[in-house]
This record gives sequence, structure tokens and C-alpha cells, in this order.
Amino acid sequence: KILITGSLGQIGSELVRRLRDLYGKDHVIATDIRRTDDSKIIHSGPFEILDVTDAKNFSRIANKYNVDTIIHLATILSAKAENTPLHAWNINMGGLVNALEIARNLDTKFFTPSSIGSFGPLTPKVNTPQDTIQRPNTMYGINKVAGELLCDYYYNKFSLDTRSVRFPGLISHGTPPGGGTTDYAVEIYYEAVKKQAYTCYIQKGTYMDMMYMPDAMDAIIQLMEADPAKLRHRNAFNLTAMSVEPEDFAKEIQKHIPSFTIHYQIDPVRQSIADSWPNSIDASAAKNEWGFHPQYDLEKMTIDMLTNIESDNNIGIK
Ligand code: VAH
Repeated sequence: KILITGSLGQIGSELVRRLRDLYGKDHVIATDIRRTDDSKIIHSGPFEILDVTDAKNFSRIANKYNVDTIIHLATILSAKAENTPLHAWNINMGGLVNALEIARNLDTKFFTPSSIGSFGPLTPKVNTPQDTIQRPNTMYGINKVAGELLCDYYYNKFSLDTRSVRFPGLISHGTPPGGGTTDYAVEIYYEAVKKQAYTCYIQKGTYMDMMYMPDAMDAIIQLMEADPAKLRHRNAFNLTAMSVEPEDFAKEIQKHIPSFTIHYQIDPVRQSIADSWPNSIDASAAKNEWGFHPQYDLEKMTIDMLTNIESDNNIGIK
């Protein structure tokens, strides 16, 4: 049985659905700090209210269902973390330590995501290596580097089966992200459908790695099912499907919505976070060690995003 924290978030909501389809709904226990009755997650299988900083309740739920895998997604994302850095530290690190301790006590498999946010201004920006300098200057990045090191520590010291990836910006049409720096790459599609225009808070020419959510789901499942003997790296595999900037999205969208226009109103906080991150990272370790192979490029993702958003809003694709 699999316990997922942060189940109502951008990744969590997709992953709960995907794993319930794959392993059976009663094998996936969804948890989140709140409940929203309009969410299918709540009604399609076991759901528990869980604040991951509450170790006692966290442990109670893990034992109640006798879980053998913990997927820890509850986190405060990069931009929001910069507004409330100490709160972010308490949630991101306090939650992670609780999750790791409970995983250790139950000897479960363990997954938690890191991010390209774990790199900083001194990291090589082009084709960023799997193993390289990491001196992030954001609270989120500090949390992610510490998280990577903690997951390695629990594997080396306690033989806990920890596995993780560094996600790029993730794009999806299910649940919108909240408080991230790469959220523009999701917003732009919704605004393109609704208003045929988008005002972007990241300046043109700012390259970041991105990936479509279906590829992120596949990656988590592939890594968790991989033969551990083949994993030279265990945690923090670089993942990416594309290195793109706002103008790339605009041009691709204009192929379907010719009237679409992009405008810029820079948010200095999120721009400085984006500037501290790589432009493009090297995902060869994930490809070589467990067969990571993203299916969606910008063109294919754009068609799927616009089609799904338009069908959700029941507007025909142009
Ligand atoms: C964020 N979407 O923007 C997350 C992610 C690489 C970006 O970590 O904070």
C-alpha cells in the first residue's frame, strides 16, 4: 500500500489517479492538509487529513494502513517559500524528516522529489551535470539540496530504499501549481484559451527546463519499479524534456490560436529565482540507469494542453 502526502497538489492529484488505476484504488492512501469535496481524489479511494509536520498523526496513518511505500510530495514551492522562508523550512524539512523517520520505522520504499531549484548561481547553466556544485540561494533550493542529502543519508546509514528525481518545471491541465516560479508555463495555456493573451512575469529569453505531467508520472513509476542494482545514483536524478523560454510557448500556441499575444510584466522575485536556476540540464544518468525517456516535446504537449483545456471549457480547438 502506498501513502501519498500532498495529494491535492499539482503532482499529487495526478499521481493518486495514476497509481489507483495501476495498483487498485484501495492500495493508494491519499493525504493532504485539507479536504476539498469537489476533488475526485477524496471520493475515489482512501483519504486522510494529514499535516506532515504532525509526526504522531503521520505515523498513525502509516501504521493504520500498514503502507510499504511512502511518496512524500507535500512542500512549499519556490516563490511562496521566498515570501515565508522560515515557514517553508519548517514544512519542507520538518515534513521530510517525519516522512523519512516513519519510512525507516516501517522499512518502506520512499520517494520525494527534488528540483532544478536545488542548483544555484555557481552551477554550470548549460547541460548541467548530474553531479555538480549546488549552492542555491533560495529557501526552496536549500530545502531541496538538504532533502537530497537526507535521502542519501537514510539510504547509506539505515539502508532505507530512498529514490528521488530533480523535476524541472511541470506542466499539466489537471490541478494548477501553487506558488512556483515555473507556474507561468501552465498559466499561459489557460489564458491563451480564455483571453487569447497572457502577461508573463518571467522575461523573454529566460530558459528553464520543463516537462509535461504524463512524463513526470511515468518517471516516478519507472524509477520506483527499477532494479535497485542498476541505480548508481539513487536520489536526485536530473530530469528534463525541454529547455524553453516564454517566447517558445507563445510561438507554439500561435500555431493553434493565431490571435494569441504575449506581454511582459516582470515579477522581480520569481525572475531572480529563475535566473539562479540552470538553462538546460543533462538527464543522461536517468536515461542510462533506469530508462527515462520523455514522450512529450513542446509541440505535442501544446496540442494536448490546449485540447484538454478547451474540452474542459468546452470550446473547440482552433
Ligand atoms: C517551482 N514548479 O517552480 C516548482 C519547481 C523547477 C520548478 O520546483 O518552484
